[in-house]
Amino acid sequence: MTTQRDAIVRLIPNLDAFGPGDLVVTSPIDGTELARLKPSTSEEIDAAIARSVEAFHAWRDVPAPLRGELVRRFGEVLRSHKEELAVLVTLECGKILEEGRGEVQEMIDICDFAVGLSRQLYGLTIASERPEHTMQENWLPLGPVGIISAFNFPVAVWAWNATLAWVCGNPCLWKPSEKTPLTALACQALFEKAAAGFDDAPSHLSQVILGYAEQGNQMVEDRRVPLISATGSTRMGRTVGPKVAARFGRTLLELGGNNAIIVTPSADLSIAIPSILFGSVGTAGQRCTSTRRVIVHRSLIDKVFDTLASAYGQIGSDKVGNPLDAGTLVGPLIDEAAFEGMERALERVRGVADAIVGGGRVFADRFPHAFYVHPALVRLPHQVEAIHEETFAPLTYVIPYDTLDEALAMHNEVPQGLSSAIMTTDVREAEAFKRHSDCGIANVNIGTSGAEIGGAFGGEKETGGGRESGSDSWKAYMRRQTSTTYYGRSRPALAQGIRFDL
Ligand code: UN1
Repeated sequence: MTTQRDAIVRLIPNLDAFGPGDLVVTSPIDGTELARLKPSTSEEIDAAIARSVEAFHAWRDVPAPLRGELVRRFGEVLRSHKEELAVLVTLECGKILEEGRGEVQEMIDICDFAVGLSRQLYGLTIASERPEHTMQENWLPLGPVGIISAFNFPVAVWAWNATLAWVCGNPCLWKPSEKTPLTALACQALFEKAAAGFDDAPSHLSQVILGYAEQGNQMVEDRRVPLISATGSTRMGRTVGPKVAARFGRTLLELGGNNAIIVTPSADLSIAIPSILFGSVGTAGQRCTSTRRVIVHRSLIDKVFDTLASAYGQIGSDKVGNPLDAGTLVGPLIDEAAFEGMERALERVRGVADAIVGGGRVFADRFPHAFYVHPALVRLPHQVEAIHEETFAPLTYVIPYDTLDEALAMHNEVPQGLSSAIMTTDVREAEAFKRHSDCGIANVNIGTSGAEIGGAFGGEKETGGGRESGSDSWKAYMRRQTSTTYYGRSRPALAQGIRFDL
């Protein structure tokens, strides 16, 4: 407990200022209490939004490359605190330390990306149909960006949003998951360290709002926040999306996934099996990109299932455990509700399954308030409706197919559309898959999880349609302006050749 407290206070020296309150933060590792924080009051949220608007008025006029300089400094601070922040990520959300480090690296990577971007917020020059006219497209800062993030990537997903928002000229307001507020306060403190002494930065470019859906909702309903970027469940998105739309605000939604890997007869199994394992059991199945379904050609299904089953046997016996220990590959689930969700999902397919490997709670005696499970693998004779729902746990279904068309139909049948993959050495199959997968991410001989920050991240259908992180996702954080200038001396011509002689 003391070491945990030390790890927290080292990153959040003013921790006591945020409590005591009834937002109890516990570690999924063993259920110990890490802190008691105060949820933000309605007045505090209102004042934070007002400060954000004020910060916006100063920040939008700072040249973008200078805004990038602040993000560069933040990246440096993250580099020098990488290990401490990774440990806190592990303590608070339970992912293994190696993945905690990976998550902080993802923050550093997006900082680098955003710094380069700060000199590349390019608009267009457009040919005008009229003489002595120029037309251009300008990208301008938008205003305060409200970020709602989930427990499973408690820091990286915020960084994707915040770093891009900052270089685009916007301040941020962050409502982290009520399960992981400490990592948010730690990032806030690290950001303040980066901003200290950077005279061009106004105060309050980054603020944290603590609490639950209710606190997030105040930000969602406030028209002073033109963009709400929300990551989490489809259920959450269904509430947030229409509320923001009703006030004509913008949303960037990154919601549930139900990601599948198709294994074709030409697949190289030495590539396919490790990808399936990392996607299925990595992060204890708690990534929005985790592999939920493996759709295998009937000629290979026995071999694939048996190979996976024996790997699951080994994982279940000695790779589940304390995520701070070096040998552990699978840490705990976030809480009891996640465990119950996994149990319910298993129950739903028990009658129809051909075989079930793993599943069930472990270490319940040692850790009565923590929820460790054996990852579960379920072999089904065909895809069933029950698996259309996302279960945020290490639970993967293996399903046979006969033709690629059938595999693709099964693949696209679910309501979510985030990530997908095919394992094949046949270029025709690979190209057909890329054309027909209805997901925002379609990989070949790479699993569904673990995307790099350079690409646009997000998906279609109930995943919400948003794109964050790389490519031109920055455009979501700016407003587009078309500007036509006439530089002649006589009366300017009207567009479409209209004559209007007075
Ligand atoms: C998430 O689970 O919300 O592609 C984000 C990945 C990570 C991001 C996951 N880079 O798995």
